[in-house]
Amino acid sequence: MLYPEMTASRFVMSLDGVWAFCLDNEKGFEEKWYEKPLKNAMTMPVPASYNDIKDDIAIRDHYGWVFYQRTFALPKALLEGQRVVLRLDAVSHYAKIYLNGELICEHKGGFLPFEVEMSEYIQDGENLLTIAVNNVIDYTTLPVGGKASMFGGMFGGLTDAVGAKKENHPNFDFFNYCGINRSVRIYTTPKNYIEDVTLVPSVKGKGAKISYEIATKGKGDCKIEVFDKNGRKVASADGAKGELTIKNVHLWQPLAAYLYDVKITFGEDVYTTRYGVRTVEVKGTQFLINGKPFYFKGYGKHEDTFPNGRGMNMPMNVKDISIMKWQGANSFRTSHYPYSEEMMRLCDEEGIVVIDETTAVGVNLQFGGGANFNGERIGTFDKEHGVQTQEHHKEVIRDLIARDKNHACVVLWSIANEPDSGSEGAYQYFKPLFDLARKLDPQKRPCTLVSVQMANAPKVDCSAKLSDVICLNRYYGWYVGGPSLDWPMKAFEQELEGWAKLNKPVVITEYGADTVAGMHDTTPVLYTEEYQVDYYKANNAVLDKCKCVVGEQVWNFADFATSQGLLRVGGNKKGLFTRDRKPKYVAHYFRERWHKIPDFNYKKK
Ligand code: BDP
Repeated sequence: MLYPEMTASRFVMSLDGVWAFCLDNEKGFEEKWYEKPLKNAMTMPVPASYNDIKDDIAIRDHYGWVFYQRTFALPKALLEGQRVVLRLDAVSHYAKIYLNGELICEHKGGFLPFEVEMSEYIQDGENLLTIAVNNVIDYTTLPVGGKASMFGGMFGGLTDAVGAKKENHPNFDFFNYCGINRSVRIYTTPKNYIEDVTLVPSVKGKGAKISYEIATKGKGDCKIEVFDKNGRKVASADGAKGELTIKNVHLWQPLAAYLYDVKITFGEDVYTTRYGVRTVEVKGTQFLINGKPFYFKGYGKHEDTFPNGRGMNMPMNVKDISIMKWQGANSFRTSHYPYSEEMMRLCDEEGIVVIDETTAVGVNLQFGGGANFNGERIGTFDKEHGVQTQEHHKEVIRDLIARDKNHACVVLWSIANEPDSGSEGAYQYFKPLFDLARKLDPQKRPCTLVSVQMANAPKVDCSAKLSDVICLNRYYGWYVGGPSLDWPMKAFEQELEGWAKLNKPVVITEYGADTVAGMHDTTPVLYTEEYQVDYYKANNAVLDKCKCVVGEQVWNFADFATSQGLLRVGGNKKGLFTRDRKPKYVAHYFRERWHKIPDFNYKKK
């Protein structure tokens, strides 16, 4: 799906701003609130999660539907002979869009864009746009919600029995921030228009070829041109499909990005996009970018700030990348959902390498209690009682790849985070999803599944068979063994020896220890900043010894909000930085370490 760009033929209008907002009282649809101005509405910013904006627990912990509303008018001259499209970048988790009282679109899934052509519904003068948003998560949604929360209430069955008010029980460790989390825009195109473009690079010697395919609607001739940074045309071709040749290519490199401007013309329609040329390949235990063995240094992150919640926060995105560079990092994973398109574009610009993850988190009813804390032992992939997410999971993979396929920054697809990948039915659930991703990605990037810590892992985890890169979340010295760091490191080493036998690259995608900023001691006890440093030093010594480990991504970049629960005092505190991006003691340790580790050839053969 194309990002809405303003060009010589396309106009983009933002509907971001302050909207009218109401919580549903279970009468909203019956009383057709979408037909007229909302009564007793409050103000609500878009984009943002609604949870932390008002100082009211009823809003923070709301379960179910909310209504957003605003009016807009469009200049007539703009509409003549044009398609008019409403585009929503992310509405979490389910959206119903009404224009002038009529339902024009519905969408499931809170982290990917969708759009609807609305030319035929638009009126002269004012138009009333209502967006109803539902935040309920269950066994059919991604992320997965359960009957009891992961670190919170353990009494799902009991609350049902006494008829308690309905609430969400996330089967994942981050706050269920909801609302219109990303921008809402209207854009126009000519009636005959460019629908999509796919660009696949290959590099030979000094030159590069980009095979391209332009999808169009209607009639017209296609042309594609590539311009370098100085505006010089370096390649061009005619036709909807073909190959572009760049003689002396400037490669997109980690931390040394180079982007070309690609201009597509189809009849009257013009679309431009920025594009980086680079290659990605897995060879034995190496992860090659542009043919050289790359070492991932970075983080698992979250889109999580105050008071935006999961709402787009561009200043913080730019700040985060500045901090990454300060620290000597080169990469992050979009744990545990696709991040905003603006962030992906920024990573292209800044040369940050991205592991791009779907919304599949919590596909695990057996681990850490999760949805099974209330005593049931439901198999995650039990056909009848387990998760029913596979169809939606396919949709998410399809839409994620459609959105992000051309990004140079994306080097690896993560199909899921910590699913029950060692349990019965896991292989049968995941095999078709890996097949789908491999079929759909025109660049054929490697795929992975981020593995949860389990006994006998390399033998029982279906990731061993399915993943091109083994990604491990490991908490030796925290959930496993801490505060002792001695035997857990031996166990870690032993486990890695098992994975090494597969002859695949291994990236540690999570390791970390909860640390309260400002808590210090002369002896490294749990939760102190001293323990966090010792924890990482011990773990890193293990990683440095193991040749097949080609990356370390800490958990987490910054402290973040979670559901309330007995293990979470004011959220998850595993950040190297506080939630407002102040460094903990450990941030300086990593700064020193990472500036010494080269991006390429860290572990020579
Ligand atoms: C892992 C999850 C991550 C959690 C982390 C933790 O992938 O979402 O936040 O553990 O416990 O299991 O901090």
